[in-house]
Amino acid sequence: MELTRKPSEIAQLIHDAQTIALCSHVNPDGDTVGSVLALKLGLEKLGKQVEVFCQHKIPDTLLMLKGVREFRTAAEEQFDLLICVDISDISRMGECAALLKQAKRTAQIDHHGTNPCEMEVNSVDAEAPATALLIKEQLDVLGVALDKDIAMCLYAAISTDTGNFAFRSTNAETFRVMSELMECGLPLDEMNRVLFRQKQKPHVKLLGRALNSLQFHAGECVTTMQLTYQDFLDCGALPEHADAIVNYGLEIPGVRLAVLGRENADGSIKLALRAVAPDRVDEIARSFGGGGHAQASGCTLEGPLEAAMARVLDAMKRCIE
Ligand SMILES: [Mn+2]
Repeated sequence: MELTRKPSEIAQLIHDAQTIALCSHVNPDGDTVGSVLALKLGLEKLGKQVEVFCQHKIPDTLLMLKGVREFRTAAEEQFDLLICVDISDISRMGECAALLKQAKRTAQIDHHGTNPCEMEVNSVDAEAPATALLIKEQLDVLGVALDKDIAMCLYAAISTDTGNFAFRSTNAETFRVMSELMECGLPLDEMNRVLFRQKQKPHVKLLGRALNSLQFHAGECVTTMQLTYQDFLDCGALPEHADAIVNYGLEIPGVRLAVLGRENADGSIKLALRAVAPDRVDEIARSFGGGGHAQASGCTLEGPLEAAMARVLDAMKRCIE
């Protein structure tokens, strides 16, 4: 298995193809969607007939990108070439994996180090902070000039996959490409507002409820927040609107562990756990039948809410002793 960029081999496949399918991964994010659309717009400039695929709905924050409404979940037709984009392995294609049988040739462009490189041509570089940077290089090799629409797609991809240029993976190449995007007239302020600052009303209302419930424990090293099912009803909120609220409890200086408990419609309690490294919460989550990453995990307990919170707080206190 070889992890390396192969833009000229991919360019050759593209030149030999007329109909091209591009595929994004399931639960699409900014990188997979922005990368697919930037490549689509570029290939159309070369006169190719391009179709884009993704099993799931595209997030609302990306609806400003050109071509975003053209995503399909399946195809009847055959393609000369399929290019998978930002897809770490075939399972991440979801139901779109059917495309593998509908394409004469297959290729992929990706930046996940765990990629098993199962396509005919694999242009994979785990050092790239976003797949979009590989797409930018691919467009250069194809001789496609950037324009504002392509720049917007690349920016949405790069900014989201680098945590808005904050992750360790962000490198000099990232900013060299950003400077080219700016020269294309990238509407930076407007896109930044939609991608990173705009919040849905139910989320903000729910955040208010959660912050009101914030409590400190264990010498202010642990925080808890909780939301009842009634809070969700009052705020017109869905479970997804509670995503990331737990981080408010963690971002206070001195806090090592944080938990947000929320009551589901069936009375069970979903817990989101967070830790600042080197502390970890995955073992706590696992002890309650859940799982996740060392510093971000989750689990579901039986209600009522107060009892579940008491159980998890007990485990968190023991963890930092
Ligand atoms: Mn990515």
